[in-house]
Amino acid sequence: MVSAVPDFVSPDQIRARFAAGLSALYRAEVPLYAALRDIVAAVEAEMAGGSDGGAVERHGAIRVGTPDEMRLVARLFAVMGLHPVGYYDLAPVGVPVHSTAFRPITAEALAINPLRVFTSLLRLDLVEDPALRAEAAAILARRTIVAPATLALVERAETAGGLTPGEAEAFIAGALDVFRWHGTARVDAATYQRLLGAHRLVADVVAFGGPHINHLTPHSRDIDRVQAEMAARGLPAKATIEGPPRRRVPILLRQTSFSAVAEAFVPAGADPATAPLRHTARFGEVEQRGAALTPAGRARYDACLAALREEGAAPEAAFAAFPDDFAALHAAGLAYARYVPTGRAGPAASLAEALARGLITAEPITYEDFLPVSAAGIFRSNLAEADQANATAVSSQAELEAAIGRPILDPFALYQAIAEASAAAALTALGCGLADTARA
Ligand code: OOG
Ligand code: NI
Repeated sequence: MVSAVPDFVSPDQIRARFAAGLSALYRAEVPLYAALRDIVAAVEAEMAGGSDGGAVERHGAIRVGTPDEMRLVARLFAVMGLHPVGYYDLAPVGVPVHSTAFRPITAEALAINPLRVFTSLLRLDLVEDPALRAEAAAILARRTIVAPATLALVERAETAGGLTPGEAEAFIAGALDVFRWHGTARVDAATYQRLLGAHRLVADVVAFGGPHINHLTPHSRDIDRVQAEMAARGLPAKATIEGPPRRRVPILLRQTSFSAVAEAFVPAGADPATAPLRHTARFGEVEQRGAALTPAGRARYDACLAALREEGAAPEAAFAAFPDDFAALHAAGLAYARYVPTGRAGPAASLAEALARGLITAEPITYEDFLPVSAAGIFRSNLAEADQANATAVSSQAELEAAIGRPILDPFALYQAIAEASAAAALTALGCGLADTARA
């Protein structure tokens, strides 16, 4: 019998190939990023056990201009198995965007390819000058960021339930096109300067043909060494690593980056023979991920960070209240855990008892999301000091969800579900599900 189900390429495979294409594209567009990749690879190769796959990017970032563009990229990302997780409001720190991360949501999908895309929607309502706001909106309304042939493939994936190998190949090429750099602006030099005057982010989003990939970020197991190596090789590294200080048990996310490069572009209507203008927005970043924290852990983390920033305490002192031992973090309810059977058998009336008897161990769950404070630091280190938007706007997850066309998933709920599923599986593997044990 001939199967009625067509031979579709899995979304995870589409994402893996898209990620490889994006990496090649960005290395070609931003040579300094290729240098950063070399440093990360060298540090990884020198570490015990050799490279852990630092060759694969863990995230990238884009910025879109309108709710319709947000909806379009959300549909494009869905074809490659990326779903909106987490709401990040950057307005309170003076960046006129709100954001989500499109990311894989299962351990299996993350293992095949972990690429996430931090996606920000410009908030033109935060541009103070009404004339400029209207002008920017009109400019954005006239651009098409996804070519019709690519959009047709998105629709095909949505209606047919997937893409055949040939369709997937065309889709990946079309998707890469959406995120490439446009060396020619859609606005003239005077308009570019006016947009820049409102906020550098406004110029970055509005002046060009599409949401160019803004940075890519490989992973390193030793971000401090990458940071030192960047300085040694003369890369313009940002002064500090964002996130928690170096610890025995890494938590959440540590990040560093090199400053944005000045890229040549030709304004609309300009003679290409005259000297081009330069746009400074795109950079390269490195991340090191640690354990996902519970809401209680996150609150403790935020308090430590506040102490660090407001009281000027040394990082180690500010984080002294945070246990640096996974068993202690877990026992205090600060970190999520994946529960793994140790292979030892025995009775246990509860998960706690199984843990206490050494029948099950608790392992950290890697944090797969972003940190608003770090994101603000990353944005800011690539903006001029004077770039400050109106910080009084109200945050609106509902507005961003309306643009995306579906609810944004709660990261805490995803970690909790992983923890619970692993607990149930571990207890079952032990041959003493809680109900059985209760009866015994
Ligand atoms: C996104 C900045 C946020 C991160 O790693 O926190 C980010 C942007 O610059 O568009 O990528
Ligand atoms: Ni980033």
